[in-house]
Amino acid sequence: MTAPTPNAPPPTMPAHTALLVIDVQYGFMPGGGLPVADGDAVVPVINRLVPHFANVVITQDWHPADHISFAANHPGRQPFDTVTLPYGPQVLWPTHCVQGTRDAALHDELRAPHAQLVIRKGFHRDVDSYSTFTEADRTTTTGLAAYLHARGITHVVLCGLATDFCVAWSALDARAAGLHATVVEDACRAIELNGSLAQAWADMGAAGVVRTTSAALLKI
Ligand code: VGL
Ligand code: ZN
Repeated sequence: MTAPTPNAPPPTMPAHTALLVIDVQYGFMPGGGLPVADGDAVVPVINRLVPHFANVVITQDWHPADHISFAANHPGRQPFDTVTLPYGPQVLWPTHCVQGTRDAALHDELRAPHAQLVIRKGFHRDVDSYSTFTEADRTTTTGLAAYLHARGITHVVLCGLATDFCVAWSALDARAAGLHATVVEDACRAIELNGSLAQAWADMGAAGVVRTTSAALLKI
């Protein structure tokens, strides 16, 4: 028998807390389908956070090639135009995170081996989903709130991409689901479209989302 590997240090975050690692995928990295400036800078920060959490959930944006959020599927439209869909306004994005492609894969350097759940969103052709809780029709659930509730998790700490879209919408929906929510600012990067970042922080503040840094969270 080989010697057991040394145990990782025990997590320092309370057991009723989960780290939500949002969309750390090649599609949102420089060179990806919907690149976020400096997106890869979140990876080492998230890797420092992960060992402190007993509960880790990873999300993946996971679109079919004919997804309604892609400008390429709206003849005559350009990326970053806004159109009106049955559920409301929708930004049209460059094609990104198509199911099964490298663009949709998690960053190879993300280290979260004990993550318990990888939840995918945006897979319904006719509905986008920035939030990892509720899709853009504001009705269809991903099941994440029920999962967290069943596991006794009452507080989510969010990090990843992008601050002003999937992180913000997920944090707001966490609050709507009755969870405490904290966003780790330096473990996120933003798309920034027409003031979307300032708006996201204002909305999150109003909803009681706590804004922190990795240093403050880890008391380093
Ligand atoms: C995202 C736009 C479209 C995100 C995903 O992860 O923030 N943004 N799809
Ligand atoms: Zn998307």
